[in-house]
Amino acid sequence: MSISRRTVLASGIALPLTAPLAACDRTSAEPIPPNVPPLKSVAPSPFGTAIKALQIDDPDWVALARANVDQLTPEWEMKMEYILADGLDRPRFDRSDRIAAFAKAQGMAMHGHTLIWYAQGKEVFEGLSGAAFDRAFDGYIAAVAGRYRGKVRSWDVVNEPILDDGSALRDCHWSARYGQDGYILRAFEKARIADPDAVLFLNEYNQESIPAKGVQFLKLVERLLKAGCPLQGLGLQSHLWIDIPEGVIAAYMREVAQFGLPIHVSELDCTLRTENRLDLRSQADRLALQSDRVTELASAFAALPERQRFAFTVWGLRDTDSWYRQGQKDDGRDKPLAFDSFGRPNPMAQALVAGFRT
Ligand code: 9MR
Repeated sequence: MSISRRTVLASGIALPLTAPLAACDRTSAEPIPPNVPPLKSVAPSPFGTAIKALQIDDPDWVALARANVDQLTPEWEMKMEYILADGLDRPRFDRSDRIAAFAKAQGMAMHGHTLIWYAQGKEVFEGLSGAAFDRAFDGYIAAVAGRYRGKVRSWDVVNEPILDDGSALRDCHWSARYGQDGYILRAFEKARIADPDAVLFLNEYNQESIPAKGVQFLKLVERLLKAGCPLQGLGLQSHLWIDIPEGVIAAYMREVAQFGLPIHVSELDCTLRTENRLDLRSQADRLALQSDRVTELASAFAALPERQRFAFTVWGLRDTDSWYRQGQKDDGRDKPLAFDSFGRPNPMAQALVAGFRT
């Protein structure tokens, strides 16, 4: 798959272009999986999902979550875009507090996402002079990670530092002040102070699917560890697509595991869309390819030593919960998640079970 032909969507993640898919939610041509066991009962680690605060008010979502997951990652309401929407002096914690309270009430663990991200905070920070910038940067991490100390088991301290083609680290408002490695080091140091108990992760997408990006990630981790960074876990987002060549994901998992650090499959979904506008493959063919890649990922994760299996998180439960199915991005047809819009298992659910059991 050629990286240059990919579309970069508003979130910053590189995605394949949209090609026509066959029909809507579930068609007669689609395989219907048999009942699958609760995913948390077969996963070889905590099994998580992304959550938006409003989903707490949706009894169907809550029932599906209670049955299948034992960990939650706030999908966007624990990010700067929400917390600092009213400015640095008026942080908003209402929604992340609500999610944390829900997690506690349900006996679920929580993963914090995310403290420092190239895609966020620019407007708030760009007017600040040097010392004020430092105070705001350090203060943000202290306030957010400090508030959830004892409530989260882990944090994505830095999100997505590497360019899509893997050629280098990104330049951003954080690196402009502290350097490309420097802002990452500083963020981890501040997070360590704010929450000495949380496991601190570096989180990145396409490292498991695009070899050049994987290499850049491995080099970065090596440099950070050599520099004494309190980096303790590696987050493989795993936003997959159906044309990732067979074996690439499993090979990368074996490679990245060599650091001996805990691994979090942190944002799994697998779009059926492809970049080829003339792609005439059927929905059933696409779902079969999706199952292959998801089984490969789940199986590679299950093969890790137990101490390295930190958690396995899907980026939403039902297809209609997915960021692929929101607003202008929604083609009404994609099935990137493990359950359909009615909460019935998709082939992906079966693929996860098969992978976890190998
Ligand atoms: O799924 C998330 C979407 O609801 C948000 O609008 C968006 C911006 O905050 O972020 C999406 O989640 C991203 C995650 O935080 C980082 N990796 C890529 C995810 C999909 O874009």
